[in-house]
Amino acid sequence: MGRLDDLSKYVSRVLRHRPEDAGIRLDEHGWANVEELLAGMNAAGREIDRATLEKIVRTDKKQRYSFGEDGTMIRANQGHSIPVDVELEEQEPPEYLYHGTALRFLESIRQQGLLPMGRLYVHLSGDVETAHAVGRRHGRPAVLKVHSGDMYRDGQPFFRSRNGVWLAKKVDVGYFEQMEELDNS
Ligand code: HQG
Repeated sequence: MGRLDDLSKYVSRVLRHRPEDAGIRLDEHGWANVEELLAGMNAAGREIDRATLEKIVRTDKKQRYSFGEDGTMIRANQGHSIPVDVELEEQEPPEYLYHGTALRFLESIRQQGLLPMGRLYVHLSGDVETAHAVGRRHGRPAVLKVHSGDMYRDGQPFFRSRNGVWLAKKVDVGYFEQMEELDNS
């Protein structure tokens, strides 16, 4: 992994899960002060300057981070485990969304439904390929087709992060089915 990827992973961990690693705090909307983040990372041995951070934000393939309007603050767009309100936009979902997971989680998911586990929301994708890639992060992947339209009509709110990830508080049993296994797994 390249140096930028490495630093990006660290930024992601600090802004979503462990701000204390860089000795900083997030405000209630998940914002970190950029100067404090840079100073904290350098103090933690992760050498980084403003230009490098800007490059990470600009080039990140999943567009995980946003700067505030005046550039003094930064936050992750989604994926948090710590309770911050990143002012997600509530949106009517398409009829179906997809969730990538690992085969070994399916039994538990069939019993409990999809739960946010370590994060604030269940993450859903608009297409099967993305969901498949998300599932692969955990082992042999499985993709669930989620009946988001039915959920929405039944009163479940859906949110969309600035970087296009669909989020829901949970997906109850009865609103998803497993898709055929893809062969390129
Ligand atoms: C599973 C990445 C057992 C769930 C991705 C998932 C995504 C259950 C795992 C974002 C369960 C949690 C989030 C239940 C759910 N029993 N297991 N009842 N309910 N699970 O990493 O969705 O690269 O917290 O299926 O692209 O994999 O980090 O969530 O397998 O958008 O930006 O519990 O993270 O983005 O795993 O990934 P995670 P996720 P980044």
